[in-house]
Amino acid sequence: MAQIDIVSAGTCPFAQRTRMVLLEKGIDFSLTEIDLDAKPAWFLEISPYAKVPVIRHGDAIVWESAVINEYLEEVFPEPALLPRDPLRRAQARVWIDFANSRMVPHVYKMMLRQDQAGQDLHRQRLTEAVLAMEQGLRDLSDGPHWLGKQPSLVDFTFFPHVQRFVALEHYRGFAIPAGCTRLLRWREAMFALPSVQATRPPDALLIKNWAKYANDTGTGVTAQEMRET
Ligand SMILES: N[C@@H](CCC(=O)N[C@@H](CS)C(=O)NCC(=O)O)C(=O)O
Repeated sequence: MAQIDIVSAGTCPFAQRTRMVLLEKGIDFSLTEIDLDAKPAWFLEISPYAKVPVIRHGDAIVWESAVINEYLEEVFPEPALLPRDPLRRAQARVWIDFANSRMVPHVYKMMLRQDQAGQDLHRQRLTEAVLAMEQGLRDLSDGPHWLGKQPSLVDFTFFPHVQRFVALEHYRGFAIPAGCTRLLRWREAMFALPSVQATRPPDALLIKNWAKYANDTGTGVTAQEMRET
């Protein structure tokens, strides 16, 4: 039996974060896929927010991708995906928080909003986030990754959502500004990683799966929460 079981669903970007970390650390894991439109009872018992990913590690159950990734970092410390220096570690956590609180919500909201004013508001907020990411990369490392030559939890937190810009471009005409050269170089470096290649859904599938956000027909918890906040 594998050491860790990760419960995931299709092209979930949050589960992709954790799947990449499991691969980077060479952890023996199994993947259990569920249908988010027909969540099994056993899943609802172990997932308090009714979301994937969730991991099962022996009797331990952990949810929320950023928390899971830190758990994996502590239990399987090698190769390290967070810096040892406390200040660098804090900076890494600031950017992980930035991804979750200041970038990702605008990706969903720009898609879900059907009115022009709403789309423009979140386009503006996401553009500000992307420009801050460009500056963060320039300030923190010579590249190609967020904290230097090796990828870290910061990179694996941002990447799946940046990859889903392909759907934003398709449905809303949003793309990373050409002047964000560091961010574009970072994205290329990420695409080259084996853990990304192994978990990367095809662009056409991402575009298909994001139609429910683009036409606001998603009935899941994520769509509901993103509409309400
Ligand atoms: N903050 C959560 C977000 C997870 C999330 O939103 N997962 C989506 C799939 S990508 C989900 O399971 N949604 C449940 C639903 O829509 O019913 C994390 O980082 O793990």
